Order: sequence, then C-alpha cells, then structure tokens
Amino acid sequence: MKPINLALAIAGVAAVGSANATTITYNDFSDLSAFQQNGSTAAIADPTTDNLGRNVLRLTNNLGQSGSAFLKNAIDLANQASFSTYFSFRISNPLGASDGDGQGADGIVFVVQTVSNTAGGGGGGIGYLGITKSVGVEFDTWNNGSGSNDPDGNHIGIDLGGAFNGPTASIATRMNNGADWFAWVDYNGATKDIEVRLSQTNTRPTAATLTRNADLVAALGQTNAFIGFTSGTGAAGGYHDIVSWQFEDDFRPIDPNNNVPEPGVLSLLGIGAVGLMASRRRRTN
Ligand SMILES: [Ca+2]
Ligand SMILES: [Ca+2]
Repeated sequence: MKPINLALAIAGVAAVGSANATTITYNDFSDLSAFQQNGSTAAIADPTTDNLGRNVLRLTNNLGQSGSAFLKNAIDLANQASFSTYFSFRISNPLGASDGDGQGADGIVFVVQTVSNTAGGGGGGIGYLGITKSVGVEFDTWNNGSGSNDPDGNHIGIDLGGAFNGPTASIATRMNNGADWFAWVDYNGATKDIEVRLSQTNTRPTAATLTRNADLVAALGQTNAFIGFTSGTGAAGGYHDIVSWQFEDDFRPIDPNNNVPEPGVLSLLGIGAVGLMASRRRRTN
C-alpha cells in the first residue's frame, strides 16, 4: 500500500528524567528541516520524489559521492546508550561498474555518532569511514576485498569507530535490486548486545540477522549522540534512499505490524527541536 503523504514526523525531545521518551517517526521525507545534510546529500534538491511517487531521503544519486543526513539535535540515549530503530531503504538506478553480483555501489550506513553531524569518506567508505566515536550498521553492496573487511559485494556489518571492523553477514538477494528493504537495529545497554535484522518484508524477524556485543558508552564516550545515515559511491553508484524511519531513544524493539509502543510522555519542544508535523502515526506498509 502506498504511504499517504500526510504524517511527516512525530517527534518528542526528552527532557531530564526517565519518564520521558523520545520517538522520531518519518513516514515521509517531504520536510527535511530537522536534518543536517552533508556532501552529496546536501546537493540533492529537497524534497526528492522517487519514481514511486514517494518523498524519500536521498543520500546519493550519482558516481563518486559521499553524503549524509543527521538530525541536527543530538539525542540523549537512555540506559547506557540503548536505542531501537526501524527503517526502510531502497537502492535503485544502479550506475557504473559491476562487482561479482552486478552493478551498483556502495551502500548505506545507519550511524550513531558523537563527533559531529557531518559525513565520512566516500566510495567504499560508504560515508562512514573516519567517523570516530560511532557505531555504524553497514548495508554494503560493493566488494572492496578483505582489506575493507568485505566478505563479498552484498553484506551487512556492525562497525565501531568509523572503520569496517565488525562481524558481517552475507545477504543472498542483492540489496541494490530496486526493492524496498526493511531493517531493525536494537542496542540493549544492559546486555551490550547490538542486534540487526534485515528483511524484504516489514515483518520483524524473530531471529537477528547479525549481532555484536559492544560497550557503546565506551565507544561513543558519551550518551548524547547524532543519529542518521551515510552513503557513498565511487566508480559504481546508484540512488540510495531512506523511505521511512522510526527511532527510539531506549531499547524498545519496534514491530511495525503491531501497535508501536507509544512513549510514556511525549515532551514537545517547539524551538530548535524536530518539528511536530502531524498528530498521529501512520503505518508504513
Ligand atoms: Ca564495500
Ligand atoms: Ca554488489
């Protein structure tokens, strides 16, 4: 079902105290005013409508690019940097060179970082390389070889410190196949487990696709973080789009097919905060 372009963002900015919760929801990216866009992402006209008529967050759209979009306001993550997020992405219009599984590169990285709200290295860096004090979940579509910790040209990985250093999982179906993909990332600060789920439907998989145990408080150096996405292209490229996004500032795993947990208290700050664009949620399917 095609999303209806009404509900743009529901945002709460947490005040001091554990009773407050922040939920950020984008079912549509027609208003990007809450984002700092960098590199190629900043050069792409907003709003960007994909060929399905949806307003998407387009990170890259050509060869030789590096771009990113991070929320301008840092978010204070609760319970030892815990968070949950769910987003859908689409990689279409593959350009340039091919690797073993076909044309298109380099992918998308979901990033939680504290250094700044800028972009990292392009190409095989996927806009993530060099963003220290970060955790990145890569959706990597180009085989840069073992030097970049790439097992193949179509895998996911969980990385720390702006380097490709974590466990990876190969994905059988090409992620740059022009279809919508659905991803979940959950970090539980109590167990220190990062779990990533990836699916071609919006049904949350029971089992994680990839896990890594890591101390994010140590990796980040603080629990106040910029949240966003990066992408890079090189001799191969394509359109790298975020189609929808939900982010929770604590470990609250998201099941888009059940009632999404409402934050206990939604504290809305009008000035300098993420804009309140709608008063009710819409499902993304
Ligand atoms: Ca790669
Ligand atoms: Ca590939």
